[in-house]
Amino acid sequence: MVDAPRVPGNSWWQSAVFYQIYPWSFKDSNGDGIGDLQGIQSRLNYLRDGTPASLGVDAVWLSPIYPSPMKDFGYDVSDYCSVDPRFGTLSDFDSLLREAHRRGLRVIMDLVLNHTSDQHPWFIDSRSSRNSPKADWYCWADGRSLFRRPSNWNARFGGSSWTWEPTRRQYYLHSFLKKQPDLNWQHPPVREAMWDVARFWLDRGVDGFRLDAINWLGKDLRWPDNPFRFGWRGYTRQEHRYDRDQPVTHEIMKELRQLLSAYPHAVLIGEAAADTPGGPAAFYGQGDDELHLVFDFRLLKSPWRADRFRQFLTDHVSAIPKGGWATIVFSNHDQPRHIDRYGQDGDADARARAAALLLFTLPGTPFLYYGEELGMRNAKLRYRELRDPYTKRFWPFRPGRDPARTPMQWDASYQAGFTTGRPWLPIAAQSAELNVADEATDPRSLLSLYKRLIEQRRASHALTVGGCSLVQAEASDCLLYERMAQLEDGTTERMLTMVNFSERQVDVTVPQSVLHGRVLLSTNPASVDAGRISRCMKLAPNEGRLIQILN
Ligand code: TEU
Ligand code: CA
Repeated sequence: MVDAPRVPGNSWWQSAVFYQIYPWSFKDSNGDGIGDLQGIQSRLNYLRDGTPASLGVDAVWLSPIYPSPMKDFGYDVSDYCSVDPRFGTLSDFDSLLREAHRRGLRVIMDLVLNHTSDQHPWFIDSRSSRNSPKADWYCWADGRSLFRRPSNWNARFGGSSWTWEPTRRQYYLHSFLKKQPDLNWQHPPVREAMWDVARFWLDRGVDGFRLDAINWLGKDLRWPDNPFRFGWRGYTRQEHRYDRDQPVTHEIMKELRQLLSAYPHAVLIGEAAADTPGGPAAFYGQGDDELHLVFDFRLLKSPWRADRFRQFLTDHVSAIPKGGWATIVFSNHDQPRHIDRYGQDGDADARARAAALLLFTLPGTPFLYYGEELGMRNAKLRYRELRDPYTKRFWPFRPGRDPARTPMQWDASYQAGFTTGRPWLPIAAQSAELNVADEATDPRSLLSLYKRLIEQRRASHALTVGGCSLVQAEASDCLLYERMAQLEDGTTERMLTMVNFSERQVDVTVPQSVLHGRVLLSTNPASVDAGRISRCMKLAPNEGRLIQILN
């Protein structure tokens, strides 16, 4: 296994660059219009082949590939120990894993813990009777009275969280779709069964898990009503005091972390939209007893503003206990692509380039969402083209998730080289310009910038595992921070990032302490890269620069 260079004492996942693959959309190998495992395997060299021609990422996160009725596109699992036939077979998976490892590419799975599909045998058993073997595996409750639900809880994807099951004559809880019944994590056999699932994949050789929606696991089983709060729809119009973010969830995370003592290489990454005072940072526990990495939605939803990024550094990163490590994520399969979130006017490209500099130089492990390295945009879809129930339900008032899930754009050919058939979601309009084949040969493309930044990062202890401090500059629209690491020979490596978040040119007065250095790169293709830095630097609108500080 070839890992990114690292300072002794650090783990591979601290210096690694992760790449999220949405299996439906990466590469179709058999013309049915749906991405699959053989398709992914055929494009591994794009991700990493050991030469600067490839992107050079270190790990892949696969969104769910398990058998599923696909009501939530894989986040409704009906069998945790197999592969959905749309994506291939277990032996395709083994082959993908082997080929990835051969390239020094690690693979993590998406573990959906909070709920299963309503077609999972556990739920089929549980719903059949109050005395069935798995009767207590899900969250069942009586109504408060005839026709009154057990509580006022609302589901994340709309409507009540409770659905009546006539066979059992009780309600079951579902925090997302009603086809996604919530497991009862306060029932020990559920934990045992899920830990067996984790061992199943770890024994096969996977390198860890992205844990879905973890802050939902524990709930108050007395089902008290959630208090009212102002919001735009049912879900946001209540404070989720009792249906999520319960302290018991941390015990569950601790159990999972202990399981990893038999698999010390593996990493746990939590998706926590936590509302608690500690926020997502609480899921690091004491720093060594819960999760290694936790996603933070504040950055994932943040607009293009220097103060928001500054706040991320001061509040979030500093809240992480020693032993934990931040994640840097701008896009994923649930959010509009960040290039559009940052603003859709003419300077979107410049912002995407500056964002790339932030992604690879902020302190934490970067996660790329497939296609962002090409500058893929949210696709403009018509209602009849939508597939995701959440996107449909709030259409057109919310952007939804389908626009960010369209197929990867491999080349300028018909269907962007993704499939020979009809893709499950349409190809986004810009595929003729924004695609791998064309961008790979253009040194000024976003893809080329991503490659350069990943290479730069790989060569630097400061940028991977180094500490970080904000550098004061008078221009409030600009963010300046320094990364530094002590090298084995006793010297200190120092890197300065500066980004202008505004639409105008800004003069940045560089403090004395960072005055000696050289510009390694600018995100502005028109800027002159090389040279020493001066006391007053002019940053073009949305320009970012990476500077090596010489002691
Ligand atoms: O998402 C959990 C989550 O917090 C969602 O509410 C998210 O904010 C939502 O998708 C709206 O953008 C995870 C998965 O990432 C998502 O794809 C699944 O649909 C969900 O869990 C249920 O498994
Ligand atoms: Ca296919």
